[in-house]
Amino acid sequence: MASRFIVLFFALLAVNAHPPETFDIRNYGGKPDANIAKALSSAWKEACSATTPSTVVVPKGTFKLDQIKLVGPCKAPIKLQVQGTVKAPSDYTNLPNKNAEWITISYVDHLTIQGGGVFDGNGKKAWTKNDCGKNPKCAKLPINLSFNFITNSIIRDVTTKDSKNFHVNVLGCKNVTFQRFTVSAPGDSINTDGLHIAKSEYINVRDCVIKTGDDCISIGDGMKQLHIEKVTCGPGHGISVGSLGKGKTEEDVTGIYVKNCTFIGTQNGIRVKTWPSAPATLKITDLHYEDIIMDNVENPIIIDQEYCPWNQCKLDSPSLIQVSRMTVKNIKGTTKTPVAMTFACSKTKPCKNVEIGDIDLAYSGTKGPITTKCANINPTFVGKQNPPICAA
Ligand SMILES: *[C@@H]1O[C@H](CO)[C@@H](O)[C@H](O)[C@H]1NC(C)=O
Ligand SMILES: *[C@@H]1O[C@H](CO)[C@@H](O)[C@H](O)[C@H]1NC(C)=O
Ligand SMILES: CC(=O)N[C@H]1CO[C@H](CO)[C@@H](O)[C@@H]1O
Repeated sequence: MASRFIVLFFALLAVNAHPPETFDIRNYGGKPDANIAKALSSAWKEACSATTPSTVVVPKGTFKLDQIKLVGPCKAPIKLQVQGTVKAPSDYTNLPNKNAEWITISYVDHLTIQGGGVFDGNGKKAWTKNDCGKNPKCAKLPINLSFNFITNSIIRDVTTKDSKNFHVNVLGCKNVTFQRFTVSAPGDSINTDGLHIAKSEYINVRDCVIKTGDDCISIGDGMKQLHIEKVTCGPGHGISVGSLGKGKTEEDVTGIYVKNCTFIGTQNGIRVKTWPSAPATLKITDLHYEDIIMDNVENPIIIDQEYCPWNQCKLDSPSLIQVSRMTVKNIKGTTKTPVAMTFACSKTKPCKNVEIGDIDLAYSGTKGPITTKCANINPTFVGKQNPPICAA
């Protein structure tokens, strides 16, 4: 009898000793191989309303998640500790809300996502249906992770893989760091941009590995102060500003720093793309690319102000977007195409204040000599340029 009371006593003690700031989805009905949407939502709601820092835990194991919105503001800093794998349904047509993303996190200050876990978008089936590059009326596919209006936050040591669409969409965020964040999808997956970042300020992407089928990082309008450092891209389409120009109200892009990055076998390295015959008149200023290794990259450096894939536009009227204050320094490695660099600037808004220094690129193929293409640009050169750039 007494021993039973002792057991009960210790059981109660164990419950009380449980740190109150941890909200494990298992305590909210979360079970492996079952949909954890309800459990995660309940755990998040309680954690978010706690007045002291809290941690929501998704433990080791594989969990299913059909769709979720985690919304703030929360009363104190909040952590999402993802240790296991959270897997999306393969059939996206059954998502509860067809117009929402897979996981949307909005209006949270002081959020940390960590834990070594995986967000598995399970996109293999969806990619076969994705023709959004060519078809403006394409079926909308959910984005893996959508961060909207998140501030002062860190997302680190987690992986997102095989998204059905963009892996990560960052919108309206301020002071957010992605660190040791991995994106992993096959090179032939469609429209699976690693990170798409727009209308945000002070975003850092550091020590990340991004392997995907579309842009490694794509930068949309309204981006201010983006620092990309020690990021390895490939396969994929490289780090791209744009495409920009189609929306009349697009906002300026300023302060893009890409430093100490490596591109492996990507379709582009660093790229700026703006549409011709398009209404937007925004400015792209302060683009700085430094200490970059190109390993068999198709277009290592490309400013394309005549971006017009699949003949979706007319080339007769130039882009109205001004590119200025750009530096490209210490770029080494190999180009897979003979055109190592393309500066196709706008006729009406030639590129201004461009400084190029210490380029050393070799052509790894056999289709003729290595060249560069220049239009509407008059750069300043520093150090050695190999190949010679914009040679008359
Ligand atoms: C940015 O966010 C980090 C992480 O929450 C925080 O430590 C830092 O103080 C923030 N910086 C500013 C300028 O608010
Ligand atoms: C990046 O910096 C580290 C050390 O700071 C260096 O070892 C590495 O080679 C650099 N990578 C590139 C691509 O410059
Ligand atoms: C909810 C949300 O953020 N949706 C956005 C997802 O990303 C696409 C492409 O950037 C946007 O068009 C959506 O608005």
